[in-house]
Amino acid sequence: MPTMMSDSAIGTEIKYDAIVIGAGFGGLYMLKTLRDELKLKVRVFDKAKDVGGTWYWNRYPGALSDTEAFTYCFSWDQDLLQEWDITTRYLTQPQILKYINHVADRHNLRQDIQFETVITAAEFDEESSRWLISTNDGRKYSAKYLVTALGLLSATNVPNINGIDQFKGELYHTANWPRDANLNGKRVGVIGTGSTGTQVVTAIAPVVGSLTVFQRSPQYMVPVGNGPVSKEYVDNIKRNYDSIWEQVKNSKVAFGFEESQIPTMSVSEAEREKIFQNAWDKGGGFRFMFETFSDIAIDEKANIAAQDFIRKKISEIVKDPETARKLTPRDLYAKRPLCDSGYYATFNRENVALVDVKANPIKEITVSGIRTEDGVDHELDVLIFATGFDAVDGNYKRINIRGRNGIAIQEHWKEGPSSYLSVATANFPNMFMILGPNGPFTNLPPTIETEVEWVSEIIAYMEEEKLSSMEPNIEAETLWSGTCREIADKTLFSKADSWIFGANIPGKPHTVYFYLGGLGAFREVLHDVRKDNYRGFKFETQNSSDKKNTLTKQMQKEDA
Ligand code: FAD
Ligand code: NA7
Repeated sequence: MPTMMSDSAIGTEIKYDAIVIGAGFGGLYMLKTLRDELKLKVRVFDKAKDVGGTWYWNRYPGALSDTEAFTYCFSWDQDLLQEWDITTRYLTQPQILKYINHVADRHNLRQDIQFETVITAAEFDEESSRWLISTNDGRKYSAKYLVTALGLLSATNVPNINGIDQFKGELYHTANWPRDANLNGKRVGVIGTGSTGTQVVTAIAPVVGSLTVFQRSPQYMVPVGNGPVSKEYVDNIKRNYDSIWEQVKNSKVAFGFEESQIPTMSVSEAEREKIFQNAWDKGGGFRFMFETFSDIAIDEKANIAAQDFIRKKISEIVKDPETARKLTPRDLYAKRPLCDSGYYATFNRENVALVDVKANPIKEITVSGIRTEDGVDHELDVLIFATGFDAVDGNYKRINIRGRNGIAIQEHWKEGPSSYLSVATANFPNMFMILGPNGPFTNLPPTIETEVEWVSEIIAYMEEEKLSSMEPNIEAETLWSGTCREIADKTLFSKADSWIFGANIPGKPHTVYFYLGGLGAFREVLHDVRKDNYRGFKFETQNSSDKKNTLTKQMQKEDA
């Protein structure tokens, strides 16, 4: 049954023009544009105690962005690009958090953000064309525009393992890491060997007493190649920032390098080895997959060549052949390409053990550790879940979001989340998403900027044209999902089980969650849709007799 808001609901609440949920990269830039450029009255909410989003929450040892520093930042503050000191090739969590805090202070953003407040519900009132927002402290707010910058790797996944509640030691998820965690000398277990698990394992191994890694799937990893950078390196970046951003925003993965145009099998075996070795020496997961050759993510033969190279490296690095065997992946190299700071070599340490939980599953968590199917009790003081996220739509499903006729977002997305161009979804008027479903799979700050700027333009347009609401046609949304599916099916990514396709959460629809066509192509689509008077969207205006007048733009075939 749709829930309609009571007559008294609208009128008693605190009113804003726009409410933004989330104070990470997305929410902060949205606040900046809506408040300072469009002069709207904006309020941002975040359940965190401070700004930062991902980088507020993920304080685990070893947390590092694998996007190079020069492109893991905002491009819109040109003075800051020149002023901010780049000292290392990549950025650790504290470095990124410091940067985000600086941006918030520099642009006086904090004054419009309410921290430690969870948005619990958002309902669209069709009479007033406004969103009524409820928070965990029982307060109500309303706004014409609702912007969800909830994060796509933010809702934690804690698998429901038997006995989890009886563990008497310390239990942490990497994305909810306590500031006072102390692992020194302790017996530590880590479940999960994705990007996060491998970072945390590598970082804590030298300080813990013993470390047991519970691995379900082995990973293809290449070195990250972090380290200090020279003055020449930094000067060169700062001098060329305009062309760097131009290249990044027109590229596929937006990581700040030219993607290769050379097919893997078009060169000799010796040349291939040389190219892979150079990439290995230079470091970077995305560079290894996309800068070496053009077809590793789409052609199986090319993919196998890359797999073979990494497998050979594992056998060279890991001394114990049985551990090396367990660490060696045999499946496609088609998850998010990872990089590390010595992960494989960590298993040469005396205090580190590997348990293959695919061959020998976790039976239960006991009072004092983990019992595996073979009957062994792994005694632990600390158990770390590096088990990732309910990616993309996880935070949406945790809020009671209701659109037209009271339809719940969970209902609209029951076969998997969808959107029109990642930023909007049918039946949820005036709700704009930053990094919503089916957006580009890239280095994210440039994609966040693209979406924030586009949403900002839509809102400016609505204000100028005095539109009361705007939302996509369902046909446009269906077409966009089809486009995303079609592109994904041409890649090997769709053949590997990972969070990119919802495969990491039991029961989650295994469908398409990203646009794998690249940021450049995505920006072109956005540009064309805007030029075409927001093709695919429908609008409502308020006429003089205060009756709604619906203008439905003829949806034209999306040719992207
Ligand atoms: P987030 O930073 O996730 O912020 C969302 C905010 O919304 C959070 O603070 C959350 O508390 C808040 N929120 C959610 N629901 C509610 C609610 N109901 N009420 C109130 N507040 C709410 N991306 C890259 O491009 N390169 C990388 O190298 C990279 N490394 C990563 C490493 C890790 C460990 C993780 C977890 C992610 C990484 N990412 C990386 C992805 C990263 O999430 C994005 O780059 C970027 O930080 C996302 O910013 P955002 O503002 O969209 O969302
Ligand atoms: P990921 O990449 O989803 O990795 C999660 C890991 O946890 C992965 O190794 C999983 O194994 C493992 N996992 C999940 N559930 C279980 C259970 N029940 N038992 C054992 N192991 C489990 O998350 P990350 O946080 O590492 O990275 C996500 C992104 O955030 C990353 O790409 C960066 O962009 C930042 P599986 O592989 O599913 O077999």
